[in-house]
Amino acid sequence: MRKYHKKNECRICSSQDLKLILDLGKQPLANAFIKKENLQKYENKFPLRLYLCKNCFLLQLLDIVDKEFLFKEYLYLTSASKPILNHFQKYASEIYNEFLKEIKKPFVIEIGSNDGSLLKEFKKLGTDVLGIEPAKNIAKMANDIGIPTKSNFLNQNIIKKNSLEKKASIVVANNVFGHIEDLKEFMKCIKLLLKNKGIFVFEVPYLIDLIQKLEFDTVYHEHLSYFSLRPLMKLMNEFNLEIFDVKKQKVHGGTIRVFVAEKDNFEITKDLKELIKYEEKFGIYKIKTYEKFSDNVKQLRSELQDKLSKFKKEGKIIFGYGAPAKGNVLLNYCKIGTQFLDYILDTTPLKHGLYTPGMHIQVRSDITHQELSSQQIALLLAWNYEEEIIKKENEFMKKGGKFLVPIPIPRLI
Ligand code: DWN
Repeated sequence: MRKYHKKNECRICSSQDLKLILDLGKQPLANAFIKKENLQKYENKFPLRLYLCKNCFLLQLLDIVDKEFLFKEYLYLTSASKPILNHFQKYASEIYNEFLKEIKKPFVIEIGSNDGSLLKEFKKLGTDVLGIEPAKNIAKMANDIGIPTKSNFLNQNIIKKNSLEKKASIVVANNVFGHIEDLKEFMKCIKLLLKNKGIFVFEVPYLIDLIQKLEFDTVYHEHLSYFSLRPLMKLMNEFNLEIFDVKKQKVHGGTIRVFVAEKDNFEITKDLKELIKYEEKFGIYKIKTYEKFSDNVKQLRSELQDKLSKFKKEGKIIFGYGAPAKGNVLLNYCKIGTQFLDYILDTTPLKHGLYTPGMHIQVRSDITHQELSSQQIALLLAWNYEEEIIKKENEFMKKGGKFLVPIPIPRLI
């Protein structure tokens, strides 16, 4: 099976005027955790390089790992992170109250619906739901809890085969739009699914947060595009669609929830107009912003390595806290392995007993962590849940345990 190919043009505007911004080296797939018996086997690694289109300013990967290879057996579960479950509960009620409560039996379709956590909330509100989830192992989990889920990548055939044309009042796609290689085909499918006055709502990590908070570890092969508003608006315009609203969110290090519909169906909101202005002021459409980002990431890497070496010399016991996909990008880019971390704790049963891709650090259940002591430092790889995790681990901190938060500047709390 072909696993990788290199593009030479922008995914949105097809320009070939692309500037390399950051090279994170050849890296294994961020979610490709390894069974112990396979540790000696060959491990696929692919170039991980961030490019900026100097025409439409889409920040993107051009080294494309085949989606079948990426998502055939997936280990990320929405339900493994309580903060995301809370976020989705609020998300469903906000969308329902704003757009669905006057519609009799509205139909909500989610693309990349994972284990059905969000659709479960829409179903509780009385809507009909359908999930489309390519990872077979995870689609089964959604079906097992009564969320009808097709285990497929979204394409026009599956829409026609299931007579889904023009049926959905809402199509949602969360942390999916950035994963899509052929955005134009994807938007054709969205247009097919939406009924008249239907709305496409999607959440994606926000480029300004990535740049401002040096979230370089959120760059991995699953995430092909990193969005600001201008390239998104250009894409929607091609399909006679427009963004009419945008809402900033705190999850996953900072995301935007984008609302799209046929042109002139909904009034353009103040929030959208203000964020467009803020992007210009921030300099997100200036190349020097990205050059500075790249320099700051390299500086962060050496600071983090120095801190870990210092703690190790002081005899501290250091372990990883959370085994997120982004954590593997950070560990591989900063060459942080078992010379620093004894193990990594995580709440995801699917990851327990496995080893991290590249650095081969064992992942253990978070409830088995040894008697934590004042001699211990937890490298917070799941930094996007800092607030919740600090609250949850107050016993550890009372005993003098510390967390090392790696970004935007490595700091001990
Ligand atoms: O786009 C994607 C993002 C949204 O989710 C996917 N490509 C894959 C995934 O990325 P991630 O793995 O970086 O997501 P999380 O949600 O930041 O992963 C957090 C990890 O930390 C999970 O494995 C669960 C774990 N965790 C934990 O061990 N203790 C989480 C919490 C809240 C905890 O208290």
